[in-house]
Amino acid sequence: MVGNRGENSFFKATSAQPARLYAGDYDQNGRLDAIPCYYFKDGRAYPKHSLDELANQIPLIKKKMTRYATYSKASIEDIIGAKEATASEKRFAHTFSSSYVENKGDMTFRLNPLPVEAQFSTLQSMLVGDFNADKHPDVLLCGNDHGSDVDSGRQDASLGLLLLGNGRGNFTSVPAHRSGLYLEGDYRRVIRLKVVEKQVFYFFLKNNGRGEIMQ
Ligand SMILES: [Ca+2]
Ligand SMILES: [Ca+2]
Repeated sequence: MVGNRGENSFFKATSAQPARLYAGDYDQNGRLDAIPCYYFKDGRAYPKHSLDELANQIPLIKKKMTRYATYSKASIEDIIGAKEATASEKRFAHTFSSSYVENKGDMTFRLNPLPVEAQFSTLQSMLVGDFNADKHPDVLLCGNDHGSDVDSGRQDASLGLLLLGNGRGNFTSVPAHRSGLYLEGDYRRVIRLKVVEKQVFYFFLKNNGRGEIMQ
């Protein structure tokens, strides 16, 4: 099981159109500047941030991009220069889906995205266990991220989730009214607490707040 950012944000990524991060010291002030880019509907990649936001980080950009209309059509190469773009440190994200990784047994792996309910927000922690006692492993998830910048907004759509496994790599979401999970907030960790024999509690830890204990 691998946690990811989820699919509920404007950052989109596929193998053919990966989200990219360009990094370099574009204004030569000794500090690295990062420019995240992703593909828009027209099939081209553009920086995620507005001209004002980018110029806040790299004031030099304002000299090159004097009009918003020009910036709205500008690629990363147009903005920082083709040479600088080539010389930049680059990182690519091909998927933001939290997924189940299947070991095919011949040194190959298949990435299977988890159900849509698991993609509502950033996944922070997972706990595998057989929660419905059918001998197939299930998984308890929690997440969110309230630390994003104002423009991106909080990742806060997860209420926690129980996924029931069928033992063959398929997982089904249990609705909140059945699982009892209603974890509103910036959750970071789920742990199992065994108090006495056969009495198990699940402790959900929250960033900057009171956690939640469930049985
Ligand atoms: Ca810099
Ligand atoms: Ca089970």
